[in-house]
Amino acid sequence: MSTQTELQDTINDMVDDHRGILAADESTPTIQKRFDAIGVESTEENRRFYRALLLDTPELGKYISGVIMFEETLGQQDDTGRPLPEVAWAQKIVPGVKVDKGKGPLSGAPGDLITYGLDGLAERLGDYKAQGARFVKWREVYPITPTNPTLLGLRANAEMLARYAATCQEMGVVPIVEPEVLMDGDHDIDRCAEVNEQVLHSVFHALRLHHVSLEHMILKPSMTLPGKDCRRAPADEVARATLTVLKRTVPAAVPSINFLSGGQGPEEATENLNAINRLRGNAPWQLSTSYGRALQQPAQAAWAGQQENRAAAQQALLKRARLNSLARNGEYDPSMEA
Ligand code: 5MM
Repeated sequence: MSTQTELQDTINDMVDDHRGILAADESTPTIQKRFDAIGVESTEENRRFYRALLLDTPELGKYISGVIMFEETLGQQDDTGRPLPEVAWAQKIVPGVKVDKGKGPLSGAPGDLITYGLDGLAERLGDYKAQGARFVKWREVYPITPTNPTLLGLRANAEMLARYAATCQEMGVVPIVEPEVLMDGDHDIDRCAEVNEQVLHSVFHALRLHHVSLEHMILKPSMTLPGKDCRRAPADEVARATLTVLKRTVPAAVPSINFLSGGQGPEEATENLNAINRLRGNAPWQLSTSYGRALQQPAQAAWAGQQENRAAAQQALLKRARLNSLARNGEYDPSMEA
């Protein structure tokens, strides 16, 4: 099969008008934080049990088209010995994996960050493909301060995303490009819009320079929101600001935009997605989820590390996935939470 066909088949299997992506790719320190919050020890077995529970949720494939796993999960099995990528694909959920190696300070740009992991990426991709991954994800993180991101920060992060995406496409693996603009801080929604616009502009400039095929990638951006320490914005304001930024920066060739939740509550993230889809007009892309916390938080709370809560946790995940699927078409209403 040609690389082009491989990429197109994966896009066809992941992008439609009603499903979203589940981000379950928390690195070891992050899953530890999530488990700490529910009083569960982060052992390999507990992580395997929890992630198998998510992927084995009956009917999940009706609402979820792809799952981003952590490297460890890709090699794990369910209780019957089935590899977890196979468990996902049994429901037509395409398995994928996070390939970046975390972030640290960017030299020469105080306050900005840069992500590691390009060295040896092509070789790693070969291994991940052999384990069943058909798409991958890389995240660059942009804190907002009065002086960040700097011009150097914008350029260096965009360059990383573009080099990563080009390498993946050469290997027949669809890249999710994730430039995360953080919600931390007291900036208002206008400042977030300004930064998001600069970020996305620089990312698409770099993607073009590196000959990345826009038709064969998925964008995972932040919504345009006020900082956590600023007053909350109503959903229609978030929707307007988010769509304005996206229309100014994202070419129509990109098939799908799948938002991260970034610290929004589960209901807030669904309401904002719903408002975005109500206001979308003739926007050329699918507008969907790639939520981690906003899809998983209720499931983690329901599970609390107890085997007997497995079904309740699956119901909690399915509920969020179903409500977000309704929000894909602007058909969600908060009264459905009851
Ligand atoms: C921004 O984080 C991504 C989406 O999750 P939220 O919807 O919770 O914001 C998520 O895919 C993230 O990239 C992974 O959880 C990996 O993060 P860490 O910090 O563990 O590398």
